[in-house]
Amino acid sequence: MAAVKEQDLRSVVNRIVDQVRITDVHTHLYTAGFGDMLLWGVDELLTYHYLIAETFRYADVNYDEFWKMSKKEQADLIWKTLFIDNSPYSESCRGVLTVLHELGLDVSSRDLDAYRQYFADKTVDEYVDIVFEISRVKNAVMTNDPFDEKERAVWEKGVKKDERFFAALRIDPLLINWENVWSKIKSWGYNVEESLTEDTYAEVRRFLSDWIEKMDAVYMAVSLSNKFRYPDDSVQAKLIEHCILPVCRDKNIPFALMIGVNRQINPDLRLAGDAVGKSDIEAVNYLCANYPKNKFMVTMLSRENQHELAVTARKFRNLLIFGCWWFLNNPSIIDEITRMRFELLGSSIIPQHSDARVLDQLIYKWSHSRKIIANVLYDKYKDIMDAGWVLTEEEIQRDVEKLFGGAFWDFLNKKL
Ligand code: HDL
Ligand code: ZN
Repeated sequence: MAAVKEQDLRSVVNRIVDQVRITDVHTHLYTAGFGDMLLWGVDELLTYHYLIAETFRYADVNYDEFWKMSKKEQADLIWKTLFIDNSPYSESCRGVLTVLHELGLDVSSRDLDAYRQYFADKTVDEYVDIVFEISRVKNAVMTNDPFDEKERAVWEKGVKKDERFFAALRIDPLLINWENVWSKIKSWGYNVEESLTEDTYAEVRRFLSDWIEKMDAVYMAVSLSNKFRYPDDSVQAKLIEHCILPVCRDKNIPFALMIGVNRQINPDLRLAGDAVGKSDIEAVNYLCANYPKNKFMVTMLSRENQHELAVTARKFRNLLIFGCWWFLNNPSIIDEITRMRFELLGSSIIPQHSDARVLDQLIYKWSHSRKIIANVLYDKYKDIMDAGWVLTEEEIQRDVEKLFGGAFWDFLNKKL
């Protein structure tokens, strides 16, 4: 391939980033086989917990009244409050508009019932195809929690595979609620007891291994508070040392730590009630340094942790950092973090994940992030071209495929 001319660079980068088929390494989506656990459609978009939190800042409604409403009534209130009575330029509101626009609906009509009719006319299978087609997402990794009664029942019954979806074993209850879940694990046939004996460790490892097999999980994940410390003499740290890390090594899958949630500072908001706190990078440093045979995927929730996390990634090849998570998934911060990461780590990162909870969100979360990442990548290529570097379109294609999935799959296949 010929060298890319400077005057063509921006259009070449934009086209390649726009067209690349993405592996979305962290979502809360499910295959259609999970039934109503897969959320989709405009009422689910409007009642996404991000918009609920924003609605309470304006609406004259108390928490109990709101939670007693039907999904449609909640969506009507959110639509009126955030889209009609106020302009919808917050990122979560803008996202709804991007979805409707990219579906080809008339956003200027503001006709919510007309939008509802579009979804009413679709089956879930049709709509999954539409969203994957428009978003150009190739694969989505789910968040699969064996402690969730509804989800476990689906796995136990057997669920039809959809090649576009992969599973991730999510173990928050094990690590943050051991005193209440050990008896559940026992009831499922694992001979554990509350005290952390060697036998209990062995049975927890068997439980984890069984679920990794059952789900064919590509990684094991946990969301941890901003107060997470490691090493530590807590139950959480002991379960990580004696169960999580050995099983991940044995299965050669990454342990994904999502660190920084300041849980439920406003419980009345339910799922929307979590906030953020600066976390201790020393925990990440220690894990990467002391478990060189383990692979760690890490994302941190606090903007203040991003630079030190990127520096730590420079030190450890068994660490792959990912995404602009949750409260960082906003254009100004995605730009800032991505620029800093490219400058410190080049292509050896996963710049973004969607965290989509509603299927339709794949459309907007990726449409928005593609544009930002393409713009940063253009600037970085321009800088090296100004220094005389000659770049081919093939090389840009190679770099972009790495950023939007290749680095993830290479990391999964890496044997340390
Ligand atoms: O723990 C997580 O995976 C977070 O992403 C939470 O699910 C959070 O509620 C969320 O949806 N963030 O986008
Ligand atoms: Zn998530």
